[in-house]
Amino acid sequence: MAATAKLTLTELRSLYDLPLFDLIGRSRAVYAAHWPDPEVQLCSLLSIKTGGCSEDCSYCAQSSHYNTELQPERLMEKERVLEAARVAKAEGATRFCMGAAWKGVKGGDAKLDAVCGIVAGVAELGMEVCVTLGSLDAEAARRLKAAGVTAYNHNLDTSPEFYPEIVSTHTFDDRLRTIGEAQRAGMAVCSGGIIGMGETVTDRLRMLEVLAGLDPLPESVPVNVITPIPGTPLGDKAEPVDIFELVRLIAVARITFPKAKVRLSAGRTRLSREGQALCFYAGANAIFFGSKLLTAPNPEANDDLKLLRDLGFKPQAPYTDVPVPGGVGAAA
Ligand code: SAM
Ligand code: DTB
Ligand code: SF4
Repeated sequence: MAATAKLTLTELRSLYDLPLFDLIGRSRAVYAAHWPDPEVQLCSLLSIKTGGCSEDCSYCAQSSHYNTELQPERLMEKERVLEAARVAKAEGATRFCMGAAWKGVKGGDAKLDAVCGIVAGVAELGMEVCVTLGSLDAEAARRLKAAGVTAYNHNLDTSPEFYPEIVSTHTFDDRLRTIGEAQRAGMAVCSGGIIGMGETVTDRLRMLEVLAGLDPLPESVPVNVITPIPGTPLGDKAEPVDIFELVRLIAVARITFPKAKVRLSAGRTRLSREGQALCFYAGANAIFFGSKLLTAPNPEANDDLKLLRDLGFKPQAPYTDVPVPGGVGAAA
């Protein structure tokens, strides 16, 4: 099947509603055409500045609006971050993603100097560097790119219509503006969302529709399953996500973004090995790797390596030269 960019909501819905194996047949054809090797990218996550965030994202352990068990921590020292990145690389990660619980960063912020120093150090290790720091202005984006960031993670999280139900301290358009700044600065964009927050299937597909309108397309599309955090508004309201709904969304994401890493993200501790296998079969080709996400647990590295081995996948090989973004996820 040819690459299909900018599918409309109606087209996404007709794909989504196909009999499951017909949908997977379509997504596998796209997958095979663009990703001939059975590889999964391993990306390790590190929270370099934890908790105390001014934003009220209703799923998040790190928001200061809610009483979660989390202990806030200041920005980590560069050496400690580099130690973690070296361990991640030795374990097989080719991408290192650092998160900070900030509303955002501006070009003149002192904290940006520190983050740029950390980014440059991780880039020297020969890994893709991803950061997720909240909103960016043009100058912050330019400086992060110059320091060596490969990809900026900024999730749309859900549809524009549902977004105000989960966050009130910034808007969906703010998210789009930051993605624009990251793209104008030449960083690849990692953007996806969360399922299980009470949104409808239409909300999930609307999110993909908006992402499909980005130019260039996202280089990575994370699909997170809600991890309920006690103390947050979604701590006891989050709905269990049906595995076939997750698989369908991954398959539609694969068809919509043929060249992107479709990243099976938060929530894997509650998925069976078989469920994860089906997600890979439908088109997921990247995971977060290592026993912790930002604050929440993730499967143990050894268990993931065994799962990939059992399925005949190889972790993506270490880079000799890390590719510089530029059209990686763009439509052919
Ligand atoms: N502060 C930055 C921001 O908002 O973009 C970066 C950190 S934020 C924790 C990164 C993403 O993690 C969120 O956009 C959301 O998609 C995901 N996430 C956070 N908490 C989650 C949870 N409890 N369950 C599933 N995904 C979650
Ligand atoms: C993304 O989409 N998922 C990752 C990464 N991007 C930064 C974060 C998941 C966070 C899960 C909840 C936690 O660890 O607090
Ligand atoms: Fe802050 Fe990001 Fe968590 Fe929202 S998702 S509360 S912006 S750390």
